[in-house]
Amino acid sequence: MSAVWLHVGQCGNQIGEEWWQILTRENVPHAEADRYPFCSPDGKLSAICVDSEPKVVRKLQKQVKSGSFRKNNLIVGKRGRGNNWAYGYHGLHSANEKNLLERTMESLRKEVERRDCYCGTMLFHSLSGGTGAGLGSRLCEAIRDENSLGQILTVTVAPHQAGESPLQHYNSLLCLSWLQRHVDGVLLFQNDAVLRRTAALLGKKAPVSDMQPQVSLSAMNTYVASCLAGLFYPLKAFTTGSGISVGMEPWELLRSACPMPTMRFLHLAQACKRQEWGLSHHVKSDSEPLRWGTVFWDSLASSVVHSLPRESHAGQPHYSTSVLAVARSYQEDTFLLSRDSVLRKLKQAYHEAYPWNPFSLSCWTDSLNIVEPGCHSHLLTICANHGSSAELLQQVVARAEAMYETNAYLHWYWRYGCEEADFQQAFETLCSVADDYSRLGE
Ligand SMILES: Nc1nc2c(ncn2[C@@H]2O[C@H](COP(=O)(O)OP(=O)(O)O)[C@@H](O)[C@H]2O)c(=O)[nH]1
Ligand SMILES: [Mg+2]
Repeated sequence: MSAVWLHVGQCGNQIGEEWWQILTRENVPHAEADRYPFCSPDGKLSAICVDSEPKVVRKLQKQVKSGSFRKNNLIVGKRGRGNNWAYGYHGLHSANEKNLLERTMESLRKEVERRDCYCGTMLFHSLSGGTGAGLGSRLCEAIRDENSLGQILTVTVAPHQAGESPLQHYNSLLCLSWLQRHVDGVLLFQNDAVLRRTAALLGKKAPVSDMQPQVSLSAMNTYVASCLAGLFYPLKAFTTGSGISVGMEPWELLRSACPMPTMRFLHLAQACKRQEWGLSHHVKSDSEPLRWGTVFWDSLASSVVHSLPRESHAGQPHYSTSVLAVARSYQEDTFLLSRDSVLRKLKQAYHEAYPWNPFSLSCWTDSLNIVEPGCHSHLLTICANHGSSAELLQQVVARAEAMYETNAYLHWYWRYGCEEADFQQAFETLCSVADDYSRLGE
């Protein structure tokens, strides 16, 4: 049931680095058996790292020396893609650079052959650059064509709204529409929201009220990677009788969180608390740790819910089709005690669109918190198919449309092989998805 992990472009590789650091932590109980879904039989990670420029992937080479990445799976080109989706998608027309797509597909084919049971691909990338967005889109299409049975789930980073590059709205538009057409689920992280959440968890405040707090990219990536580990680190519930994980988590997630084929955008949020009291004098009876455990889960649920965008800028409430809560703690049983009250809180905040559906709220639990192993900690990760994604799609369409109408920067896209039809289809696709989400709850 295992996956091939594909990192494309700067953002995809940088987030990948944090993710693999968590996954390959040493001295974690039962980590050996849990590694199966992430490695091929020779012990190397089932990861492929691709970028059009060498800088970021070169850094990973250090880890190749220590034996984690396969050398042939680090694939680099000679020059970047100029933050242009069209350049990333169509590539250079020289023999050398066209290779990037073919080399990646070849590595992927080999990686699939190495696995005894391939279930799908996880792609990490950003929406607004050239390589992760453009080449990432092209790869999704090629993977789907070649292996129509395997699923594709993406970890997709949306840019800061304040604007990093004038082409970001076109790139996001084209990439989002490719994802909608070729993949099964999109774990969407919006950099502004990730920054705010990371700052809140680190206790940082903005220097002036309308400014963003200062948070490093690496702290933001750690948050993204821990959300992913909260979801995908193997759970006992999905392991075989022999105790080996088969890596069902991403595919089970798709089953429970993407029930409608037209709505596949997922929102993630996480909170973690360490139990500071340990076995100190505060503990007066055997039942006290259990009682405290339930208090923790309630406060973690409140923290997650607090960071959730409840309504659109226009004041319309966001609805969700499905919500998955993953609770990890050495005191796994305390979650069962607080389950009802946590779920009630989530139901209310995430605004279930189909309250009649008994499967719209699922829960997974496990006793290992890989994000803080060794500490007495509780980790709650919530993944929801939630209307806030529709708002991002609407913003992207509005901004791209305003530029498109004035022909701004379009020659950069025609130059690398894009056509008007690509834009028209992208506008239509995103508007239709946004409509579907905004009709939830009607
Ligand atoms: N969260 C996060 N965002 C990143 C990172 N690196 C780049 N980005 C975002 O990704 C976008 C630029 O894409 P990038 O991945 O650098 O381009 P590419 O190399 O052409 O795919 C911008 O929106 C950046 O804010 C990162 O390490 N973490
Ligand atoms: Mg780049």
